[in-house]
Amino acid sequence: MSETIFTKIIAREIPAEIIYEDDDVLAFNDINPQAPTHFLVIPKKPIATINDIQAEDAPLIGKMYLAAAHIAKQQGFSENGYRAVMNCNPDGGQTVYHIHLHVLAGKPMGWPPY
Ligand code: D5M
Repeated sequence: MSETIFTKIIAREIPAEIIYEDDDVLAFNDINPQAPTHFLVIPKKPIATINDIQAEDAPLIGKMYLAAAHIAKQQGFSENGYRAVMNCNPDGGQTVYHIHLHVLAGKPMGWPPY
């Protein structure tokens, strides 16, 4: 898989506001926030899109959600709630081809999201 801006963030080649890290997952604030709180949870393993997730990646995807919920609790918005969403390919609005969970909070979210 080709390198993306997120592999460079993982390698600390470009800066980011990192808010969580463990062996498998990294989370950092989105550079273009769409809500008062907007961060991204990414796997350190580069996976281009949801379509590229393999069966053996299932625990890793679970860890991304666990990290999101952990940070939500830590930052105090678990109870009010939040949106956790992954975009896939152009119609999904994906621009960076390294899967990432958007976590948005701090205001009520609309539905449908378009
Ligand atoms: O979301 C890609 C997201 O990645 C978008 O919300 C901006 C964010 N982004 C892009 N570059 C950076 C850096 N350098 N730091 C933090 N956030 C970044 P998508 O779902 O692919 O459209």
